[in-house]
Amino acid sequence: MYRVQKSLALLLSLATAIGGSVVHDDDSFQPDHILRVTAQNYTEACNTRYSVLVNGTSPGPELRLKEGQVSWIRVYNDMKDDNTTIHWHGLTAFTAPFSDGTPAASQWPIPAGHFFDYEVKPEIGTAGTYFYHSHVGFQAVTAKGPLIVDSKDDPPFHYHEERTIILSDFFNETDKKIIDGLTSTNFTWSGETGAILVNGKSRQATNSTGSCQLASICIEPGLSYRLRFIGATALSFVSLSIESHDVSIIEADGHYTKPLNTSFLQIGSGQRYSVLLKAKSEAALKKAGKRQFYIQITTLERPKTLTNYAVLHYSGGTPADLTTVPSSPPLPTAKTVQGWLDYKLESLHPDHAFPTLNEVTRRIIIDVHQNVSDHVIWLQNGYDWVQSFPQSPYLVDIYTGKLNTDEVYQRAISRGHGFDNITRTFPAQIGEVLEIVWQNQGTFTNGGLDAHPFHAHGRHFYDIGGGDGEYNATANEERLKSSRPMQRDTSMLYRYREKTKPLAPSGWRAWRVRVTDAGVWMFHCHVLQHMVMGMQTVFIFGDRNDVIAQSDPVDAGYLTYGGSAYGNTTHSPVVRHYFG
Ligand SMILES: *[C@@H]1O[C@H](CO)[C@@H](O)[C@H](O)[C@H]1NC(C)=O
Ligand SMILES: *[C@@H]1O[C@H](CO)[C@@H](O)[C@H](O)[C@H]1NC(C)=O
Ligand SMILES: *[C@@H]1O[C@H](CO)[C@@H](O)[C@H](O)[C@H]1NC(C)=O
Ligand SMILES: *[C@@H]1O[C@H](CO)[C@@H](O)[C@H](O)[C@H]1NC(C)=O
Ligand SMILES: *[C@@H]1O[C@H](CO)[C@@H](O)[C@H](O)[C@H]1NC(C)=O
Ligand SMILES: *[C@@H]1O[C@H](CO)[C@@H](O)[C@H](O)[C@H]1NC(C)=O
Ligand SMILES: *[C@@H]1O[C@H](CO)[C@@H](O)[C@H](O)[C@H]1NC(C)=O
Ligand SMILES: *[C@@H]1O[C@H](CO)[C@@H](O)[C@H](O)[C@H]1NC(C)=O
Ligand SMILES: *[C@@H]1O[C@H](CO)[C@@H](O)[C@H](O)[C@H]1NC(C)=O
Ligand SMILES: *[C@@H]1O[C@H](CO)[C@@H](O)[C@H](O)[C@H]1NC(C)=O
Ligand SMILES: *[C@@H]1O[C@H](CO)[C@@H](O)[C@H](O)[C@H]1NC(C)=O
Ligand SMILES: [Cu+2]
Repeated sequence: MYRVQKSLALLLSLATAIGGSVVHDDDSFQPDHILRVTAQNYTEACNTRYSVLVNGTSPGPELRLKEGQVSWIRVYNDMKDDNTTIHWHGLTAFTAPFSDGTPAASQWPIPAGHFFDYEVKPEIGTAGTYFYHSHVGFQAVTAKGPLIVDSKDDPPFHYHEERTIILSDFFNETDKKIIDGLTSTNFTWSGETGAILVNGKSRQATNSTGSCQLASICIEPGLSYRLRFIGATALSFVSLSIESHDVSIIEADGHYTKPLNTSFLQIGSGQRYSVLLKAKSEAALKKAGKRQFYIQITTLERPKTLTNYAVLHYSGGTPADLTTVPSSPPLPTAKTVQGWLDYKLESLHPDHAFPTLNEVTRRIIIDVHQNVSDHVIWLQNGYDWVQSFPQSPYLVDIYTGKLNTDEVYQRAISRGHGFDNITRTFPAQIGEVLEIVWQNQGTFTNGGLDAHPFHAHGRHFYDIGGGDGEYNATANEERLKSSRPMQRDTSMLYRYREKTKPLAPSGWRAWRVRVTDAGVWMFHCHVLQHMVMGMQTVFIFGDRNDVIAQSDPVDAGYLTYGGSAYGNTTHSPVVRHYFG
């Protein structure tokens, strides 16, 4: 009797906890934020190109969310003939079903002329620096903007003010031309980045007459600042330093760290860091004889090094000079520091959830290399993944029953790699603890190697380090004894040389992940070119029951392309308010 009542009560509580409420987001519904995506000719770095933009600019406006609070973000696709989605980079596990913003994985893309209401709820303890960006094609080269999660309470570090510094790349060809070239049998590279943009601005040494300017970060003498750096580049892995200013790292990918002093940052696409900067006093500025200091940004691991600048300017004196580009770098040219911060950076507060080796239930090795057959592709365990591979989004297929998660899991386990080569997914059960190793290998043709910033959607992983050669779990466990791995959502698979033998293991990056959040989560290299060329994979966390446990009849509107969960000028969307 007691048992029956208890299970009934449990069922009832589950029903209210998971369903959320069905709401018609009509005229009376006020989203907390609105983003409008357009495609238009847009000028940056003295060049005009046809670009996908958020709210008419690149970067788009800064979004500020509060930890623990539900926010509704309405995204309008105002383009004429292209799909879009917006992904909340770093926030992913904390969004409602269908709100992760990945086409072909978690949702149907938003058709032209339609809009979609995203529901996000940053968990308590995740205040920090993020960004949002399109996840369709090459759109994220321009369609993105900063996303800051503010603390409910005072942040654990004192500073007077903060500044956001978002880095992006300029490519002069259109998204379409770049994608066509990368996926063509007549492979054509996108070209190298034409400029590193800082808050959308850049000026090259060759622009002696152009009107484009260097970005200026304006500060006041004597104050302390939190600088939030966002690596929103398409391709570039950069080293960044500020003339005559050292900084102290206090946050990485949304997690506060023990302060770590440094004279430079190394930022890959998808990574974020906050640093504290103590501004010089008036007296120190007088002594230095200037109020303007260059921020020097150098690309790493590319055939040709590009060095670009922005300006850190102290208010109160002459206006900043934003048109003089140094003819030679004021700071030494940066070189890659392999394994920068690995085994060193620590969470500010001890993180007791770090999974030990004993807790690991499965180790998944993902071999990555480039292959050239009729065209050039990047493979994970022998398979590429591109947006056009699935016929419908996996999450939708799980809801409709078209995708049988049990079969996928059986196949993946029996093949040995943990990888199901039919759906091209890595399935995992809730409660598993995965050790995931990205193993770099020489290209199939000539043994060439690249550096890759690997990013995971879903709950953040514990970064357990990286190194040269082939992963050795025993040796790494030794190294972990004297370090406390941090949670990250993007970390760098380095290359330790330009070339090795074809398919020879050469460099690895390892993560531990607790499988907690049912859903479909992309794990991929964050270099947009590499994504287009197949360097993406999909993890399915939980089985159909776990996913369906979050279901509700209203979800029908989410299950077809342009379904009723997607609004347009004549139709207000039928939306489930997941968090109630
Ligand atoms: C984006 O633009 C729309 C109007 O075009 C405006 O309502 C909205 O507030 C803007 N969003 C942000 C985050 O500034
Ligand atoms: C963008 O500029 C190109 C080249 O000048 C031009 O051909 C095209 O019509 C423009 N597109 C729009 C939408 O204005
Ligand atoms: C938009 O997405 C739908 C559904 O995935 C797809 O069928 C269509 O081809 C896409 N349109 C474009 C222009 O890519
Ligand atoms: C882009 O830059 C390359 C190299 O400078 C040049 O050859 C090409 O014509 C440019 N393309 C456009 C569309 O400006
Ligand atoms: C391959 O592409 C290049 C430009 O990327 C072009 O010059 C060349 O004509 C193309 N070759 C073929 C066979 O289409
Ligand atoms: C500015 O420099 C870039 C890169 O060198 C070049 O492509 C562009 O044409 C220049 N623009 C002007 C107006 O000088
Ligand atoms: C880090 O830098 C701060 C500010 O310059 C300084 O007060 C502190 O002593 C430094 N810490 C270490 C460990 O060097
Ligand atoms: C890799 O390249 C080889 C040689 O061109 C080709 O035989 C093989 O099919 C390719 N594999 C994939 C998955 O494309
Ligand atoms: C999947 O892998 C098995 C071997 O493990 C192979 O026999 C089969 O052809 C592969 N299927 C696909 C679709 O690649
Ligand atoms: C892995 O590392 C351990 C400890 O450093 C070492 O004893 C062992 O030989 C290594 N294994 C391989 C295959 O290199
Ligand atoms: C707007 O959405 C409704 C409901 O999904 C659909 O019937 C209608 O055709 C759509 N209108 C346009 C212009 O797409
Ligand atoms: Cu890559």
